[in-house]
Amino acid sequence: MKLNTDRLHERIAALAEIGKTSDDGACRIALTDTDKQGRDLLVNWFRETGLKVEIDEIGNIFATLAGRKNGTQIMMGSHIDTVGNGGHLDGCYGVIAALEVIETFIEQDKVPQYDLTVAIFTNEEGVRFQPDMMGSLVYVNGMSVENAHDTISTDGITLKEELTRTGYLGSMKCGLIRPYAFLELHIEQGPILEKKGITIGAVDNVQGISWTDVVFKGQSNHAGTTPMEMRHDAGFAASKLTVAVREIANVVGSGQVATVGVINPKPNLINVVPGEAQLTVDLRNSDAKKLKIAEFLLHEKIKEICEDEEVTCQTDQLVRFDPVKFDSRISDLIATTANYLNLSCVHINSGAGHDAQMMARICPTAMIFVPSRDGISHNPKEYTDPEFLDAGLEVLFETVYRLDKGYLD
Ligand code: HGY
Ligand code: MN
Ligand code: MN
Repeated sequence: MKLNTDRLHERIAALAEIGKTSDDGACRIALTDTDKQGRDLLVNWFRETGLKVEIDEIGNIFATLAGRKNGTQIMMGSHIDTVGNGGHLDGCYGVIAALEVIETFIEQDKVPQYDLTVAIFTNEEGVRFQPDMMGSLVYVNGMSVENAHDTISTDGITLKEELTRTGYLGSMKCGLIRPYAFLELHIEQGPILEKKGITIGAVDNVQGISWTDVVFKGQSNHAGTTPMEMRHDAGFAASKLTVAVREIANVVGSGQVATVGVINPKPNLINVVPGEAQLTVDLRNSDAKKLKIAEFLLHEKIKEICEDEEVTCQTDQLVRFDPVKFDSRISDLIATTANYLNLSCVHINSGAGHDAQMMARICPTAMIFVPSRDGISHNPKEYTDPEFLDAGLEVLFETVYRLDKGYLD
């Protein structure tokens, strides 16, 4: 099947111009002006392609080509919001490739059996509003629309206010479309495919995610006059926990990962002992039991640090998702399709969270990965060789084509 890969690359480049940072990264944080501009660009493309565009109450965008069996959808999708200084492919590649699949059906005069829908989910990254994958979580009824609307951003504004301000507070009920199947094409964002020299990853599952906000409270004091034994240094407590988080990953082992991504001492002044320190802990594991052990060790460590430093601590669970297993019929279809296209393929797990892990709650779902150069992502250096992007598009098209022939029937 001849796919218009030039248009794929042109559109990725066009979207990359919106929210471009000085070091050629992407900054389209959920429901900021640049996210809105990105959404407007995609909606424009959807409309130019003649698709029916619908927006739901949480701002998820759906664009549909009607099939013969109107009312049953094969859905493809991802997100276009980014972290603060991300790359141009995370999420965007999957959305633009999904549009390319639909456009190919139209241009080749192939009327699909099922409706084909491309989805853009709101706030996948979760860096401004938690939890991440919020739009797809609400879509599958894992969070109420009301709670999501009332969520307050890190800059102090509710999600509903931002949906209204950007014009993406839609009226369509969340979850109205119950897809026949859901596929997400995405860059791996890790080093595995590249290290193995493999082009396609058929993703079998997504690891569990636990995000905790931690605030230590001690006593601000003079950095010069306060004897060490009299200090209740919240900054020191936060630093001890940061080191402990790395040790927890080592102790739990078997793929446990742990990150302290945010540390904010207060008052953050050179000659003041920090009276308060806020930090975030991101723990992940594909083994649900091991993830629980890591969380247990985290809270034990917090208690120990509070006793030693005589500080108090407030924790808030921002995100908690168990590991997710995708439908093996779909991940196997992806693998056989890749082989049919003479592309090397391996079954793989996802280290990153994705909207597909939410969609797996309501319909047969799996993901297709393509390699990330040096395994880098959430970084302006995020890059995937064009021929890998083209290969991923080919596998997405062919997989959808087979699903549309009733592969799951
Ligand atoms: O955090 C994640 O894994 C995803 O990028 N939201
Ligand atoms: Mn993503
Ligand atoms: Mn991401």
